[in-house]
Amino acid sequence: MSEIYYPKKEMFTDPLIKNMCEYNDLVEEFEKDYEGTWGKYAQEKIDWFKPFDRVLNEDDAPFYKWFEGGELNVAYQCVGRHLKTKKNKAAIIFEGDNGDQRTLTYRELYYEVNRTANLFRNKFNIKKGDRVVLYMPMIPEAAISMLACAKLGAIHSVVFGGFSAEALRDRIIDAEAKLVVTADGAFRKGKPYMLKPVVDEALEEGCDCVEAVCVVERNGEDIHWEAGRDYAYNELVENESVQCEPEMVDSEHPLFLLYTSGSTGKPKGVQHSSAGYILWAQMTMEWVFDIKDNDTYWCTADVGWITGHTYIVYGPLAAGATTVMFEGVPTFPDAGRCWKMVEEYQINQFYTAPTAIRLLHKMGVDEPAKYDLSSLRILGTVGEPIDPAAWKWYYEAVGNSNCSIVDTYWQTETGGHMISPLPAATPIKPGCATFPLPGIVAEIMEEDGTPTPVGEKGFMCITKPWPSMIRTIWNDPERFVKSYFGDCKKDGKAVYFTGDGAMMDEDGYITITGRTDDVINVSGHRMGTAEVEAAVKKHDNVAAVAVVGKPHEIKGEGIFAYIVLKDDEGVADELETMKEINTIIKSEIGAIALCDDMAFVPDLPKTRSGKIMRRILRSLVKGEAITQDTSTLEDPSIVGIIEDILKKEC
Ligand code: 6R9
Repeated sequence: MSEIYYPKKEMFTDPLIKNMCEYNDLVEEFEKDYEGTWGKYAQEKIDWFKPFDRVLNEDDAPFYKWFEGGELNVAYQCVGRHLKTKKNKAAIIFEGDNGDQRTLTYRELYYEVNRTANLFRNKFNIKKGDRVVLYMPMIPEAAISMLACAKLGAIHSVVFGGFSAEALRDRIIDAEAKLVVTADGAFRKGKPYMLKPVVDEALEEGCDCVEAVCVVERNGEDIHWEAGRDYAYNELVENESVQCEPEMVDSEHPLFLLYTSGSTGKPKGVQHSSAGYILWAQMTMEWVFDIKDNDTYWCTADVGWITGHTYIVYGPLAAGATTVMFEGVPTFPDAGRCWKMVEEYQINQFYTAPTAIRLLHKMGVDEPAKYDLSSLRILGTVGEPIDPAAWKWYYEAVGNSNCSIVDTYWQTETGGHMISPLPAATPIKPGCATFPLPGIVAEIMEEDGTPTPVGEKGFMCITKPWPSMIRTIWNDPERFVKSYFGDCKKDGKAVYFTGDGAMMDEDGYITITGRTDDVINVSGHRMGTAEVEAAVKKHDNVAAVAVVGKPHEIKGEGIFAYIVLKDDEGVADELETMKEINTIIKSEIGAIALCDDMAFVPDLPKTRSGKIMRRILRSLVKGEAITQDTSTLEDPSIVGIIEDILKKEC
């Protein structure tokens, strides 16, 4: 039995959900009238320009439509509408790696978004529905550009700044982007790093769709300038008007695409809607982070990931909160950087990933004690399961045993939190995402849709559509249906399949046990094995490869590759090959996909039909006993051979 931690009631003043009775009442309200309750929230929370006339349309399931008939503008929902009551409130507080500080009030943010939207519209001819790729560092202009797109009804696709030119090119081409917004570069650990050269390289081939590149100045380093294609943001935006009419869009109009890894093939462009997405971003911000008017909220994610979209930009701003944007890394100049910022800005909600908690724990166990962290009320985690040691340190050393830890389980595809404690209400068991949020019907099932018994591991499914769910995969509706709506059915209808394993205990608490597919969770970031393998195969001397996750002290999971060489000339050759392979991965995907370790093996365990048995490879790398039946393998002896090779390497 794990320990239970009760919320400290004195930490909360008038939270939206005060206790488990209120939670249960809300769940019941949704149960009794699912559509009516969602409709009520949509009416209450969104500033509609035209009211919707239907809550949920399931005719074309799983292509669900929410709030049909409604018209809105997401930038208005996040910025414009707040001018009435909070024009002088800080919307974004920026802290640079180099200590730069900048605060934008809602009024200032409104003007910046408008000028940027005017620039996109007037200079680059961006119209409703056009795609704009953002390849940006963590600076306010990233959020401003996202909102400027929303203002025009243009669809942004943010590509994480750590991705390579190749990865960026693939995304630009798939999205058929007309404009790329980037920066010269930014700062990391006190030194400048570059982004624009990566864009230049990406645009070398196949990107005919791109008409212009808009470059924000951040680090002032020299960059190549392509006349007629590249435009200086800072100079041009000055001349634009601070007034800009928002473009009204339908509820279902795509707000953005965000590419994420799946278990097979290339990354998929997850498409999100306008109304449903922003509604849930705002509601979860209010429920899970208990956002109050005077709070300062900080999420350490990068805007290149969904957490940055929903919980740095859209959620906090829709809720009218003050959101902190941090350009640097948590361990620079030392492992006290975050705690120093918490003290300085009097942060009330701090949201980060278990990998960062483990790193900060390891590098600076006593650092939190050096700062006044008493402003903190809620600590959040996201991205991967959190282990009890990290949880305890976070709770005690950072939260002074006063804060509620919200372990938020969700995905790029879900748009916002699915399973999470409510900070003032839910008694918490460490390492447990606890209960589905009201309105979310999450169930643990077997592959055939039967319920998984309590205490056993099954598949996490969401059995009713919800407003912020993925709408489709850009350019590939078939893959959307195939990836998420498979054999798991309830009442004859395919349910949303998360790809995660989960377990429920006798008290109804849900623990997420990790991916059940070929996706590796590296530092909370999803990497598809197929993508990494495709990169490794580009090496001339690689005959076959299989990539699996291997437990890693800080990253959660690291990437481990089993490699069969065409021609193996010994250890020296292998070491060289390892380096070469990682160089290829870096240029094909980016440094986040580098292999931590590799083993050179004579063959891979395959079934007679040629399918690689990854489960065996996963068990082998963890040093687990092989429980799978190996008699169906083409060559069962290979398992023992690989085992010996791994033992020798250790
Ligand atoms: C938001 C985000 C999604 C995958 C997801 C799961 C893992 C996220 C988690 C968690 C355990 C949590 N995951 N939150 N696992 N506990 N609180 O991370 O989106 O990048 O799409 O990753 O991350 O495996 O399926 P995304």
